[in-house]
Amino acid sequence: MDLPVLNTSAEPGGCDSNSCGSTGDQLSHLPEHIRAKVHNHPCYSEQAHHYFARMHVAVAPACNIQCHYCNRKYDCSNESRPGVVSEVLTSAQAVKKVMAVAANIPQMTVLGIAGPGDPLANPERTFATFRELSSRAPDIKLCVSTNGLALPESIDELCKHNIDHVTITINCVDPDVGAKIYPWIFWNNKRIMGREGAAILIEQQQKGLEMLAARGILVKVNSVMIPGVNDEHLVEVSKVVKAKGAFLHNVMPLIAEPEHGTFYGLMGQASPTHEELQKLQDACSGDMNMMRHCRQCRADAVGMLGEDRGQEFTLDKIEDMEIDYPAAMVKRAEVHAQIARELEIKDQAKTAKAELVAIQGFKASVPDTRPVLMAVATKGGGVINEHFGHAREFLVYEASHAGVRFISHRKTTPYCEGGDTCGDGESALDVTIRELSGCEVVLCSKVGYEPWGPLEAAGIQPNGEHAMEAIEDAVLAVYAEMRAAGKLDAKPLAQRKAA
Ligand code: CLF
Ligand code: SF4
Repeated sequence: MDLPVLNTSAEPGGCDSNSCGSTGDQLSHLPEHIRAKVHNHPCYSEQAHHYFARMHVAVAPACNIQCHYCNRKYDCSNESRPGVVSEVLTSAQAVKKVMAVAANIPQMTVLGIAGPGDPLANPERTFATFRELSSRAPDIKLCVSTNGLALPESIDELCKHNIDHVTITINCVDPDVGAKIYPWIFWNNKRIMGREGAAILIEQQQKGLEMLAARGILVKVNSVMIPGVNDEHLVEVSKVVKAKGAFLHNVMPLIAEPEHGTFYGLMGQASPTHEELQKLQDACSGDMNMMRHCRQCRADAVGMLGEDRGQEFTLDKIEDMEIDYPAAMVKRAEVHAQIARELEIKDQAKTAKAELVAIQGFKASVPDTRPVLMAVATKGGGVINEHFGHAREFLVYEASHAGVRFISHRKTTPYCEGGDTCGDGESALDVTIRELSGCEVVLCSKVGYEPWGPLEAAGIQPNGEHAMEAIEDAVLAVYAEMRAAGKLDAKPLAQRKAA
């Protein structure tokens, strides 16, 4: 028997607490002008991130503040975190790169400027890039991510270039908390330290948010969760930014390793666990639409959110590329129309299923069984289409008597590429099993014989029976099987072992 798929509504003024919190699967309840802005933006719509790609151009090297979690000097091409890039571009080079990527990755719908410093602390390069692209590639959405210090003075210029998505990183609304995150800001040609600097930054962020909302620009707020510093405070931040008109809140885990050379990395500041992050996101979601699919991209990332194809588009490589943009525009339009048809068919199927569920009064008859986390290997398209051993990340869904919701992603080293051991002696399979903690099932297009036993021993049931099926349908089907087999009466194996 099928279980219902949740209505992942994201009405302004209230988020279904069971939804993924992003604009999710069904955008139909949103006003047409908002739907047009988010339906193909992979960050603003959870559904869109299965189908559409984004790219960043690193044209903004300078920053006007210092965060304790940032060191822009460190680069590793395998490293995915904000502030990290391999090469800084001029605006002319950036435009060339965007045209090359748009011609080669027709799913790329959004160009973001997100660093490696602060885009609005580098206004000439940032706005020259936006100006050129808005005339040469009008089908690409323009997006910017800022710490907010220079936001109020930049809003007229942002509006001139049709930028209708702005992200502000807001980690606090209390200067005492801010003083623990920001050692200084650079303001009116002076370095202002500690609490005083944090207070100015907060004021500018809040003012910028209100000004953007008043102009009808969609604002996403990113917050870095720093345990013991702002974790409890972020619930209050979520309430405040929602009241001021933010569309979406993205609470991201702190990344702090000693080798990054950041203040937090060197002082041993802890990052949150998967469970702590989910708990905070759930606590915030009562007041706010939450984004849970962020990949904490590099400032030069290219491709779908879970991948980075930046190395295919380095300056020397794009120099040799022949780019016929008019032909590429035709190809892009065809690919986007194909995706739109596919999504329409999926939406119709979901609506039909929801109607059937309503007619049968099914929901009321479902017993109140415990929720189950399931990991899914996918290459995109909203289906289970990745081999266990090739997966670089797993998406985690929660199935319960109320339906299914997207929870998070977990990064890992592909088991088939990992060799015998990596890092400190852990095998790639050990790392994957550790990353999948809390999950009871892993759904993939195929699972080899070798990892089967260790996965089962860790309480994670491998499952290759739903290859090429829609993710939510497969998760719900497995949940129904588990219920029928009486597996939801017992606690998960990991919990039984711990007891
Ligand atoms: Fe880039 Fe940011 Fe625009 Fe997206 S990323 S500027 S809104 S196009 Fe997206 Fe990357 Fe998370 Fe940013 S997954 S880090 S939220
Ligand atoms: Fe680094 Fe961004 Fe903070 Fe500037 S605002 S210090 S670039 S993380």
